[in-house]
Amino acid sequence: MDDFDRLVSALRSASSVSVLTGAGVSAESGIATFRGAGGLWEGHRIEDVATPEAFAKDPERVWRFYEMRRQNAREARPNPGHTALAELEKRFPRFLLATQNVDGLHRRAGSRNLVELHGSIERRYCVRCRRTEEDLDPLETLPPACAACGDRMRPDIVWFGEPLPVEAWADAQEAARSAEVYLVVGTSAEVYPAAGLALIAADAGAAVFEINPAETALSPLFSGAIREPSGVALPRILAALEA
Ligand code: BJW
Ligand code: ZN
Repeated sequence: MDDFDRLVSALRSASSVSVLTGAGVSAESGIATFRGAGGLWEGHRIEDVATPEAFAKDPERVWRFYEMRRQNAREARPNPGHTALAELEKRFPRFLLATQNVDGLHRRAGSRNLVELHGSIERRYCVRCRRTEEDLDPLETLPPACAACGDRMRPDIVWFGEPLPVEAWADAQEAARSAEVYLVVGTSAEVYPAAGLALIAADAGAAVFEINPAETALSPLFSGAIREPSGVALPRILAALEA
């Protein structure tokens, strides 16, 4: 049996499944990944732009980065990988998709048992009064000002050095602990604590499979790998389950 058949067989007998996704699942929707080729912004590493310190120093520059990302998200459409994950959740009594992505494409594809670990590019909040706004419309001034108190708003995104949303993180950990099959899809597994979910699942005895054309630092710890783009592999898995 190859890894694909072992994964399908593990899924056939599972009632509890969880998935961790990263930027790779949205690559086939035309959204750039963070690391590797093209993963730079104006010559800077994401680790230098996506921090509270960078925002404090030059909020307009950070917002220019997010305006570009908001435009990408506005124009992007879910791909067959997103759609297959939304279908997959219907097949298991317990299923949680924990995404590191902020582009909203899993929700737009129909995923409902979903937690967003790193926030959402569709939302922003006021740094003073926490008032929230939600849209992808082009912004007139950068940084946008709060309609209530006039202070500046920031993207509702988890930057380096910031804690993950408490409830989303708790749900993702619980799902990793109790999953029989855990899928790690389209992530370099370099950013923690999210990458640690795969380790929690492996420690708890789950069959952990990676779906990624490339190897990652955590690949040696997993039960197996499908080395294909997620937009190909996930529909193939779904079709095998339905056969
Ligand atoms: C395909 C494909 C296809 C291509 N199909 N696959 C040293 C050691 C350990 C940890 C740390 C450390 N120093 C600092 C830390 C902590 C830090 C961290 O992990 N840093 C590491 C980089 C070293 N983490 C944090 O700071 C986190 N917070 C935290 O720890 O808080 C502690 C705390 C507690 C209590 C109080 C206060 C604090 C927060 C991390 C937030 C990360 N946020 C970002 C936001 C970016 C901004 C934005 O989106 O606008 O989230 S960073 C960025 O990386 C983004 C992503 O979600 C995240 C993960 O990236 P991802 O998704 O894996 O993408 P890539 O590009 O890396 O990989 C893509 C993969 O897809 C590749 O493998 C391709 O092969 C594959 N692929 N095409 C399938 N078609
Ligand atoms: Zn305000």
